[in-house]
Amino acid sequence: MNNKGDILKSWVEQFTEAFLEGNILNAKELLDVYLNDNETTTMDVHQLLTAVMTYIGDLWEQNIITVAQEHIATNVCKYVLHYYHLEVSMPGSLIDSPNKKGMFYCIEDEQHDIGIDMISNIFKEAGWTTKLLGANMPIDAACQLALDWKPDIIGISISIPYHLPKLIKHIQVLNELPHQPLVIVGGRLVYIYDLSLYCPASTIIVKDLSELDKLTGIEFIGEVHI
Ligand code: B12
Repeated sequence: MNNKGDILKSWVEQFTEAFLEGNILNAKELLDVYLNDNETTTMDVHQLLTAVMTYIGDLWEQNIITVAQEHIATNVCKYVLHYYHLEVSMPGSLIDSPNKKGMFYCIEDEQHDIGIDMISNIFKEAGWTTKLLGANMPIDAACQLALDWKPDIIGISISIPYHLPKLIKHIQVLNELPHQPLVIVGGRLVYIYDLSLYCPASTIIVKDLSELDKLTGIEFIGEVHI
């Protein structure tokens, strides 16, 4: 083991094994060991877990693991993530509250909600008040909450290419809100397509977690390893 890439690969493999095994306690203990053995930032943890899930997707695509195993791994990942957020990263501990609000969701039919869960919690760590609406959010309901609660930022996640028309609709409707929140978009699709072609200039497309520094108002990034 002689460089950071090899070390990261080894952690990805260990977490993959633990996630596929389906044992939440073992996976939680592995995270404790990882946090103990490494000087990590919150971004390191999120990037590691993202890499693990991407790797699990690759294994599924290559028929090395089954759909059932992928579902088991997803559930363990969610437990580990929530353990990290609730018991390790301590929401709001990094800075005094900036008195800002953010709501975060995936558009209709989009089930990939691990990423938006991470983003909501990164904002929470930065002291923001957040509402995480999760997967499959209907546009009317999202809009009603935005009208009532008036978040400063609305974060939307999209992974699947055929959901793009719905994303465009969401952005159009959110841009008509009277209090003019900042709309930010992220997720697997932003790595595949240039979504700026479909969004008004006021929409921020987030391709890199390091961009969250500017948006949350604090510096999260230590060294980005992935
Ligand atoms: C887990 C998983 C599932 C789970 C999702 C469970 C859940 N609750 O999330 C389940 C089993 C439900 C699922 C279902 C499906 N899946 Co799936 N899934 C995955 C897998 C393995 C991992 C996704 C993941 O969690 N990644 C980790 C997260 C953290 O990454 P992320 O979402 O990109 O988020 C990061 C950034 O993008 C960013 N981010 C995300 N959102 C936002 C938002 C904002 C505002 C910001 C700033 C940043 C940001 O933050 C995160 C931090 O790193 C991927 C493999 C892959 N390569 O991604 C396939 C994958 C995405 N799935 C795929 C497919 C095909 C499907 C299904 C169609 C399968 C089927 N036939 O039913 C369905 C579709 C369901 C639907 N309608 O949405 C394909 C998509 C292919 C494509 N055409 O693009 C993939 C790529 C698998 C593959 N290799 O083929 N899936």
